[in-house]
Amino acid sequence: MTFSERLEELEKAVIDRLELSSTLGELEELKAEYLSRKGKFSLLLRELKELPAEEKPKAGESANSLKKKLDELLQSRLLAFKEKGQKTPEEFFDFTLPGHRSWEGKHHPLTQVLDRIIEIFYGMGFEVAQGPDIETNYYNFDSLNFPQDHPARDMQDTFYLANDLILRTHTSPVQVRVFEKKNPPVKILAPGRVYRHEAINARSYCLFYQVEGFYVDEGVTFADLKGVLVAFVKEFFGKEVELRFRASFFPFTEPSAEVDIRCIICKGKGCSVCKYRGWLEILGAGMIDPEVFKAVGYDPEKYTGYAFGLGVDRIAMLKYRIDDIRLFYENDLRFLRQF
Ligand code: FA5
Repeated sequence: MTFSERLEELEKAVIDRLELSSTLGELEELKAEYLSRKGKFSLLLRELKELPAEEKPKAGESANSLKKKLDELLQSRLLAFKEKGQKTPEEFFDFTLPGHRSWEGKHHPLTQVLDRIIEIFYGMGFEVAQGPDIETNYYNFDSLNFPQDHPARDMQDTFYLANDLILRTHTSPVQVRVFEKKNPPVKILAPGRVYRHEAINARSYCLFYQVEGFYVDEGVTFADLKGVLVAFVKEFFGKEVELRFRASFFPFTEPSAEVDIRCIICKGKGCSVCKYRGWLEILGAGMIDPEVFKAVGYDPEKYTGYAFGLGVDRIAMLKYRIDDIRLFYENDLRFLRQF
C-alpha cells in the first residue's frame, strides 16, 4: 500500500469512528488512539523518512493537511457534544468525593466465643457432639431425673410444641443421647441453642447458647470437675479473674454446684448485669446422678462422671463487657461490627 493509500485508509477509519461516537468519552478515546502524540497518525508520519526524496514534500503536505482536517472535525464534534451538556470523564467524576467503605464479613460475637470455648476444651480432650433443638419430654426432663412436678416443666419455662415435643430448655439431654450410643469412657462437649419461656431482662433471654461438657469413666471425681472448670476460666478470662463454686441443686447431678465469676463489668461493685451482687453465674455443674446412669444402662457402681453446662451468652457479656444480652439478638450492624 502506498503512503497516500495509507493516509486515506486512516482518514476513513477516523471518520467512521467519529460518526459512531455518541459520548465525550468515546471522542476522547478516539483522539488518544489516532491523533495523540503516540497515536496511529504519528506512527504513520514516522514512515515519511523512508520515502524516496522526491516524494517526501508532497506526501508531507497531504499528511499535514489531513491531520489539520481531522483535528478540526474532532474539535467541532467535541464542541457540539459539550454544547449539549455532555461532560468529559474528568469533569464527570469528582475524584475528591469520599469512597464507599466496604465491610469485611465476620463471625457473630457469640460464634466467636463459642469457637474459643470449644477450642479450649478440645485441648483438654473433649470431643464435640450435637443434639436436636426440638426434644421430647423424655430426653429434656424424665431421663434427667426431673420429678413430674418440677417447676422447670411448667409452661412458664418451657416452650411446648405439638404432642410430646418441646424446645429443649438446656443442652443436658445430649448427655443421655450420647450415653445411649456409647459406653464409657466418654468425654464430650455439646454446644447448642436452648430456649426458655421466661421474663426477658438484661442478662436473660428467651433463647441463648449453652455448652454442655461431660466426662464418664472409672474413678472420675469432683476434683476433676473443679480442675477442668478452673483451667477453662483462667484460660478464657485470664489468670487474674476471680471465680467461686457455690453449692446448688440439679435433679441430674449430686453433689451440684454453680460457678460465679467476679463481675468484670462493674468489677464487683454491683450493676444490672450481676443483679448488683458483684458476681455473675456462668455455669451449673455436678457429679452425674446414679439415676441417670441407671436409665441408660451404665453401672453406677463402676462408673462416675461429671457434667457442666456453660451459659455462653453470659460468658460473652463478661468478655466483651456488654451490659445487655438482647444486643446479641437484635442484629444491629453498628453493634456487630465492633467485634
Ligand atoms: C442448666 O441449664 C443445667 N442444664 C446446667 C448443668 C449441666 C448442671 C450439667 C449440671 C450439670 P441453668 O438453668 O442454671 O442450668 O443454666 C446454665 C447457665 O445458662 C446459667 O449458669 C447461665 O449462665 C445460663 N442461662 C440460664 N438462663 C439463661 C437465660 N435466660 N439467658 C441467658 N443465659 C442463661
